[in-house]
Amino acid sequence: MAELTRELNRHLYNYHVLDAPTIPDAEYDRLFVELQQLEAAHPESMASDSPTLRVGAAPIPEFSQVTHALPMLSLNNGFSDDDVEQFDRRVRETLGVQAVAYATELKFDGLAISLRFENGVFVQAATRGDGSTGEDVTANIKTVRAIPLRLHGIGHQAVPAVLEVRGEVLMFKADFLKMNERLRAAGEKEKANPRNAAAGSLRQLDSRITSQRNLKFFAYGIGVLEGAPMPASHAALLDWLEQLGLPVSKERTVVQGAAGLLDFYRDIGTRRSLLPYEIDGVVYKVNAVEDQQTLGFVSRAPRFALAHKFPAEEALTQVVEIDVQVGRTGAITPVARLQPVLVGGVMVTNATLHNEGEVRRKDIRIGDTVIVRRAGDVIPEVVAFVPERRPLDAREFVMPTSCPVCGSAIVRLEEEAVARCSGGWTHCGAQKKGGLMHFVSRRAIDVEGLGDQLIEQLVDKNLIHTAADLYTLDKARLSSLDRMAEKSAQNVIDALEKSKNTTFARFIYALGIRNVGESTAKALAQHFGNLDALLHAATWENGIQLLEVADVGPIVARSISAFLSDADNLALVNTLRAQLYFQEGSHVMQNAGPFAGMTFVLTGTLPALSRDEAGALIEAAGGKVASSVSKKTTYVVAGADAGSKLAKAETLGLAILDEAALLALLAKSTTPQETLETDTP
Ligand code: 5U1
Repeated sequence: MAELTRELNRHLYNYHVLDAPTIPDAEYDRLFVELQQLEAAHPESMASDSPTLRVGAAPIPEFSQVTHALPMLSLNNGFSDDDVEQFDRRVRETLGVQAVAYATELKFDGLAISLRFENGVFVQAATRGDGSTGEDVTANIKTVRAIPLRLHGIGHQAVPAVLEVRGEVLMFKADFLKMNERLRAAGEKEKANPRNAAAGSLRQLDSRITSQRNLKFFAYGIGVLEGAPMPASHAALLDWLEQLGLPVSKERTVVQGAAGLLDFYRDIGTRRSLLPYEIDGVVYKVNAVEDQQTLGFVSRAPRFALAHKFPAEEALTQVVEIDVQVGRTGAITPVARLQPVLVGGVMVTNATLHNEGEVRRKDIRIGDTVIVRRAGDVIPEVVAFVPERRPLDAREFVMPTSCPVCGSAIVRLEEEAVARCSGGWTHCGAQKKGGLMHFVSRRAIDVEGLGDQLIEQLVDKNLIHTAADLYTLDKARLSSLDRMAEKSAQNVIDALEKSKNTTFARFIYALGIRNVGESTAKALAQHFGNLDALLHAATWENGIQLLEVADVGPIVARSISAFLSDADNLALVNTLRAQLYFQEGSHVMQNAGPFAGMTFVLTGTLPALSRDEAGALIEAAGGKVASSVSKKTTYVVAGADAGSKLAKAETLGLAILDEAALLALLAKSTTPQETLETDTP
């Protein structure tokens, strides 16, 4: 078995990494079946790097989260020769040298991933996520045959105790075309580009599907390294990774100065279309690791590296119509409906015109032939019209005065470029749907399986109006929707239930307050710690306290203040806070601890603790403190002079604690297991 494992792994490496197959496929398959049979008879002797693990494993219910030991950084972007020269100048000035050697690489258009090897054995793979926390895709990555399950030994050199390899998972162009052919034949929706195809393949809960997708990988850096010396240069690091059996692109060099960087950029630019995979630029890194350390980082990107992006791809097509779209904050965006056209391999039928001013400035008219541009993941945009192709009957765009969805007036504030529907989410279906789609999205409250089409149906059928209504949905109502079997309905209910455990930062972000993105939401959560403090700051003196938060300027403060002062929004926030469990003390916490899932109501005067102190103890143990008593209340903690809340608790037959009983419960719940066991018969 060990011999077969070694031999098959060698063939996999020759085929997938070196691109130089050494045996016919049929012979490989024969050896593979032989190993499978031996493993079935002697499972205890199966190797941790057996190639039979590459076929995938049984589906998992969800991806768990992985906190990166070292954050996964992003790169600063440059777009012009000037940007590159400036980058080189800054590097030289900081290092105080005349000339710098750079390692140059490709900027792969795939998904960043971190692979962890312990004592040479692959143990975990995680997606980039937000850079600090990603998803555990270990089972899926095992199916990527180009990634070794065990690092190769190099002579007498020690294998590192821990090595985190950073790189990009991607799908080659040929495999992407084959995959779309299959999807087309099956009548399913095709993937827009290889990057989306790779992302979709990697995020399969059933890794057997990933196994069929022939994903590839290129390493370009490392995270944690223990038990082996760090090579002195980036080029040496890549050579080392290659020797360890990892795929590293051959398209890499070391060059001198800005001139060398620009030569590399131009060389790759001319050969870009000939590469078997997509790239969106090249990457430059200061070669000497010591210099990299001197240069350090700004925000989440290293000062020693630059991604030099290729220009966006463009194509000519005709504007058939100009409509407007209503966004979740009511923003009205003119959208050009286009004669379908391929831009950089993606079929484009709509392109944004951003706002009315932009349509006038660019003088885009219906009937015009226009240049359409697409850059990476960005929504395609109309760059300009072609004057000599303007037909005599080209029509000017007229901004509607009322919202095409709800009929409310469209207004444009003087200081804003964007016109907005004045209906708000309570009146305008488009805003309602947009807000709900944002609320359930992965980076917000994260309700898996509740997609856009489902939200559309739920709103159109008047089954929900607010995010809070989502948590009142039952299986019967969900099953009444189109294409919703009972099992899928149950999955949605389960996902909703799971989403209740969230963080304060996610909650703020999920509200969809204009100008409040993820990082502002995190900053607010960290600064205020709990919802009451945030609400107080937002509604006191026009939100002046909000300006104390890093990153919050007057515009953002005004958005937050306006949102949280609105009666409908406030009612929604208060309903949601009663439905969700988020520990408010910090922005990173999950709801955990012995009191997780329990709701407490405090009433009356406790002998020793203030209400705030008691509340903090409960929340620190993962419990939730609510202001009113209901059937959902787990415990009412009553002190002297408790009034109507205590009476209601007694009527409902709820458990009532005094301060001593609360403290006893806390002590019991947080006592280590061994001590508890001695108490248990
Ligand atoms: N080739 C290459 N791509 N890429 C992407 N190198 C590289 N380095 C990166 C990223 C995000 O980050 C470094 C900070 C390791």
